[in-house]
Amino acid sequence: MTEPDERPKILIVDDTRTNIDLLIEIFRADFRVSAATGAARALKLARAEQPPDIILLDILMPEMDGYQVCAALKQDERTKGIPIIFVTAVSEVMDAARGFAAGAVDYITKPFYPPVVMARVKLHLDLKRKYELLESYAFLDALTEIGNRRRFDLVLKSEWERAHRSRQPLSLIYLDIDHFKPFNDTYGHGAGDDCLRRLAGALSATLRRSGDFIARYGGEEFMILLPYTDPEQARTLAQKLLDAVDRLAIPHAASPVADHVTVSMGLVTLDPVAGGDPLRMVAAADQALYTAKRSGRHQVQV
Ligand code: GH3
Ligand code: MG
Ligand code: MG
Ligand code: MG
Repeated sequence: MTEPDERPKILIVDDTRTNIDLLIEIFRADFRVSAATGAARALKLARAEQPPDIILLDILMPEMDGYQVCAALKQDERTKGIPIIFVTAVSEVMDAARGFAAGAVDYITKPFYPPVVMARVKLHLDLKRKYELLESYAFLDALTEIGNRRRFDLVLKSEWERAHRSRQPLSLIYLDIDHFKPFNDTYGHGAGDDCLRRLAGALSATLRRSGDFIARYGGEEFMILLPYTDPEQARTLAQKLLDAVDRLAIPHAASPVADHVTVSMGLVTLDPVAGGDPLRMVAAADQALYTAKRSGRHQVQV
């Protein structure tokens, strides 16, 4: 079996073949290099299934100039995150400003010194990696390592819009641990944290469809979003979640409900034909959860 090629991908765009060859020579050892001599081919390669990690872009080209190519890439959701460095003979300061305005991260003038081109490419790749890492942390709950509320809000909005567009049902479960305050008081905050982690793991493991999504919404509250799931299917899943928590059998001597940690759930299914907004869906699930609590906890209510 051959090792997968982990080297970063660089796309070189220049209408002059000798310029391309010069740049390929610089990067061929450490990078997977692709090249285009025109805008159309460049855009096609950038939008490919495996897009480049970084693009070196010439300015003066026939058909479409580099500024236009850059603007097109920055407007496209699929390619807007790819750092673009202009490599060009156009060296007026005004042109560099125009390059940055078009969305480039750097501007290198010809003739260039190869180690500087390499250093700048590596710098921007490094910045991009760090940015992506920070971005992933921003949407993760540090304790349970599932999505956080910020992530949930975004996913809910996009799934809600998709459900309306496609006229498909969307179900939401608002889950809250029963009598968690006395759990902490009895076993300590460390045990409480551990309980939250184990619950998050058990709930996640119960979700089967690739679109199912779980997030920690608040202290001891979780949200589970189920695209393309009707009320009956959602109810079945909610019961499975309830059972999964029971099977963890985390002792809870101070609970009036059971001898172990239990949860309550409020369940709603969006009618894709009706209006409303994502927040109203959360409010409805919260209302159902409140009913579950009032009706004795350790149950699902709609
Ligand atoms: P109910 O059944 O009505 O939901 O009762 P409850 O005690 O679970 O609800 P309440 O809202 O009164 O208390 C929630 C508790 O959850 C209070 C807080 O100490 C605990 N909690 C919230 N976040 C964390 C956390 O990150 N770690 C730990 N250990 N406890 C937490
Ligand atoms: Mg040119
Ligand atoms: Mg709560
Ligand atoms: Mg609670």
